[in-house]
Amino acid sequence: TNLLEGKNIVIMGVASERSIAWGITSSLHKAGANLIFTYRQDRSYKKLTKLLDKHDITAKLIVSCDVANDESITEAFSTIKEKIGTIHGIVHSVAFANREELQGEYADTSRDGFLLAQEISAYSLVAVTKAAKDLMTEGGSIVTQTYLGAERVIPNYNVMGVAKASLEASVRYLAEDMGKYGVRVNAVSAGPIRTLSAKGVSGFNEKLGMIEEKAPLRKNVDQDQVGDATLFFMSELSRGITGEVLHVDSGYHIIG
Ligand code: 0WD
Repeated sequence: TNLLEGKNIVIMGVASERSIAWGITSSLHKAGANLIFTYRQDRSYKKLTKLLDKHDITAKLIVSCDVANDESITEAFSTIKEKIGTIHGIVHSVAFANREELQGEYADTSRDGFLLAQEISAYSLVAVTKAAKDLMTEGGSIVTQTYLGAERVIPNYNVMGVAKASLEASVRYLAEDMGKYGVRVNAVSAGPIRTLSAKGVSGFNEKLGMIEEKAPLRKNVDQDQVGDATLFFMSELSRGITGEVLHVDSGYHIIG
């Protein structure tokens, strides 16, 4: 099916083949979308171009964008505006916290570490929405990636859990702002998936084991499942939905 034929969609956060954003790339590509990518590190740029080559996907545009920097965001989106024009969607799949704060007690979080996690993992969605607003002239969809640690205490997730809570609240406030322009804003809350970022969270293997044992579907989710849920949010199939957090976690979040 060509659910996204003719749609220009910006994907932020492909760092490797394991990235959730790469699973999303596959799903959106199969649906016929025109894809624009942003990357932060040169290493990620190299990985991305190799991956696109290998999978025979042609990017419409690849631009650098460090979400920690307002100028970088402004520059990225003005380049997109100039070279592409109207966009119909944004996939926000970036987050960051200091590794040493993804273990031990949340009470030990430093001021800088707290602010950094909030800046990269939550405020970045606000900044990107602000920059993309005047490119989304035909309405569209913004989708971010969150995790259960926003709602519940998950061991070691700590400062990132609080950043994800802020991200989810931002999804609701942004949904209200953007609704009048025909833009929907939603989040996918994925179960644990082994990626570069996941390596930074201690006790990650235990989390995977817990899903296999306790989740209704008794197996872990993968990047493709998150990709297809994101495709749903990107497409007209979800046209009545905004401000929502959709769990793609084998049902784990309903179990007490
Ligand atoms: O279990 C998991 N892996 C889950 C991840 C479960 C549920 C949610 N998530 C979320 C993450 O919190 C994140 O929001 O999904 C999103 C993507 O995570 P991922 O796929 O696990 O992460 P990874 O493949 O490591 O990519 C993270 C990327 C970075 O790559 P770089 O180029 O920095 O190596 O996050 C991005 C970046 O693309 N990133 C930034 N991008 C722009 N500016 C920045 C920044 N300052 N910092 C990190």
